[in-house]
Amino acid sequence: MKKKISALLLAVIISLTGCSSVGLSVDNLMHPPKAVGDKAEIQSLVDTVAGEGHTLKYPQSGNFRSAITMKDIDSDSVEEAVAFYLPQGDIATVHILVMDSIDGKWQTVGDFKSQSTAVDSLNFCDLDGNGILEIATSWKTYDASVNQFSLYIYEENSIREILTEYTSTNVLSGDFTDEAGEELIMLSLFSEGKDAGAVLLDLNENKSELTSLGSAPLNPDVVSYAKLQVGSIFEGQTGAVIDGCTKSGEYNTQLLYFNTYYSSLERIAFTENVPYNQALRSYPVMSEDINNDGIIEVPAAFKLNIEKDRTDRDAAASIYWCQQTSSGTVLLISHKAASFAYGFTFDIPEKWEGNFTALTDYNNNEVTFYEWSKDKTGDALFTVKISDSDEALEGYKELTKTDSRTYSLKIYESDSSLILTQDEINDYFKLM
Ligand SMILES: [Ca+2]
Ligand SMILES: [Ca+2]
Ligand SMILES: [Ca+2]
Ligand SMILES: [Ca+2]
Repeated sequence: MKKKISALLLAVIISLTGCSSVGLSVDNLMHPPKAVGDKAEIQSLVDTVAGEGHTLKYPQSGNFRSAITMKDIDSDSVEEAVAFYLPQGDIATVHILVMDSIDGKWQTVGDFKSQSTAVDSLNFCDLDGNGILEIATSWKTYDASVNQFSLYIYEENSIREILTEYTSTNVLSGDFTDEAGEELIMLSLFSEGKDAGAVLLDLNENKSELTSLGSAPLNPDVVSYAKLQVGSIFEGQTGAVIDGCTKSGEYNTQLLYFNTYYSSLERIAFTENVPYNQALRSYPVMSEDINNDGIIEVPAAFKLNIEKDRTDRDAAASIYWCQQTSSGTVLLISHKAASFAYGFTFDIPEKWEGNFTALTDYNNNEVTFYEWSKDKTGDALFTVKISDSDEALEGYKELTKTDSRTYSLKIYESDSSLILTQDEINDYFKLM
């Protein structure tokens, strides 16, 4: 039994070490959809346009990973089709092919040749706010963290191409200015010949080119993006939340938003030397809306206290979930202890602040919460034991269960003021 858990634990630890990044290639997992009805007609149109010996190409990152993507671009409740193909030939480059069903017949509305042999990502955004989506495409270059960007605008049954000089590692879209349609934020990792940075782009008034509304430097230590989000970063402010992974395998968070007063792209980097304002962390915990108030919180995670020379136990983690405010200060939303090894968190009650720790015993699959005072563990308060048996172990009470694990609880006899009831522990305990 112990062995099985250890294997499980090992798998967890392996998957947690090192950075996983967004945008890994899944080319070999993808197959075109089976052709039925419209799909058969689209497939046959692609075959005709792309010619003999062509190959379909799949965007390697982002939300749209099919060679042929169906999307209602012009908001008439009927989907259009966007395909990527590589024609046969020695110096062939990938084409983007846009098709629409006009008068009941699938037709080409645009076919453009890129300068690339691979597609990084496909996206749809409404930059001019006219209800018709623009097609945003990132093309791979020889440098893995640099993609070339082009935009395609659908107008009166044809597509117009806007080529740009802009390159990026990832592109995000959203209404960052709180008016007049969406904008794009281009994020670039540090690479040879390019500094880490972000630029906010908008389509100009006569829809002929992308213009910059502002730029900001980003942390050059970030080597991959672990999680990218667009959402509310404080009351009334949309921004980009960038969880990054550093070369040394740590995680950090940067926020980007457009400051309308100064007309500038601002970055918040959480690098103050205080717990609530220090997002650099060794744990793979990413920003999220932890309290469901619509605003994304940023985690600051640390190891809990343990005696300096102690090696038979490992301290669990402490996570401060923080929210940015419009005044520039940081608000503590919640404080949790967390066991990444066993996949649970525990809300820290106020009376525990500064007085507790939680230590993991990997041999016995236990996490025990203790009083902590004068740099030492004091009374044991309770133990959470994780087993693969179907019910709580003898002397323990069941806390919760998953398909493969049972979390059992033992509360110790103690005079400590930190002692909690089983109901309180049940309330504070949550699976990740
Ligand atoms: Ca349509
Ligand atoms: Ca539009
Ligand atoms: Ca806008
Ligand atoms: Ca929130």
